[in-house]
Amino acid sequence: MKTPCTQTSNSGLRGEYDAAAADYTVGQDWHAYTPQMHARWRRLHARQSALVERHACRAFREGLARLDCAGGIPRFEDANAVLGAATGWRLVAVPGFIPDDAFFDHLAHRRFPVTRWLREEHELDYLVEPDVFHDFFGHVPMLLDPAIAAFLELYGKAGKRAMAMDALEMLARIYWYTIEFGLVREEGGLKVFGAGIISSASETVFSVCDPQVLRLPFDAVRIMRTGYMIDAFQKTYFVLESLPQLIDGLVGLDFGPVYEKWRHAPALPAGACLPGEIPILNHGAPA
Ligand code: HBI
Ligand code: FE
Repeated sequence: MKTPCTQTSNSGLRGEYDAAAADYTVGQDWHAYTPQMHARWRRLHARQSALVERHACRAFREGLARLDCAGGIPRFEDANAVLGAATGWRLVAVPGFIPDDAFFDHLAHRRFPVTRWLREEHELDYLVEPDVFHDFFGHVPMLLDPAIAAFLELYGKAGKRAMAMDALEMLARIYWYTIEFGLVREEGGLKVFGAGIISSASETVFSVCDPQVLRLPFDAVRIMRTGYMIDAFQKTYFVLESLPQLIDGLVGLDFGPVYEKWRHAPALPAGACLPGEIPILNHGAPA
């Protein structure tokens, strides 16, 4: 899991799992970030903020403003003061991707794992693994929204059963198509709330502006049946009518029978529109 790295500071090391506690947390070690890393953060922040103003949903824009993190890689402790008062969430630092059971356990207890290292200069737009820019800039503003805060706790709690029923892939697709790549209808247009979109400049514009890509109304079961790609723009985006719909659409749903019915079926290909489905049209919103 470790990649060779020439940097000597802990915060520059990707995937430093040896030093992690049993729950995979580490210290953020904020003082180990170099001036170059803070400068890179400022550039990433400035570039994405301009797009956020135009394309992100209101909760994201307001959350980002409250986090006040334009000046450099933020201290997780500072964010925790804001989060604790708003929704009771708390950030914990991790070395990178962590095992599913540990990830679910953190979420079930309103602890959000945030990767501590920052991407390198040559991967500014998108990387397949989470770094501190994706995790903090992309996810933390939404943790200030009550519906997202409640949903993520529910998702964490749902993890155990999904793993026991050999249906983790199905549950993970819900996270993918909402928390990572979700769109929401707002102010008469399509807005981004997914962290995977919002931490990428090119996908932010693509997801809301491309006139061709398939956009479907949010449907939890449909999402659980739909495959996804981790290394290219999505071929399907699912659109919420409002953020609370995420909770309303899931609390009444008994996942057990849904897992039973579909877990061994082949995934629907990303980008496929089924008979009877009505795509959400986007008449070329200006970039
Ligand atoms: N670990 N740090 C980190 N971030 C994630 O988004 C993450 C993870 N471990 C597991 C995981 N996601 C997903 O596979 C689960 O949501 C299923
Ligand atoms: Fe993420």
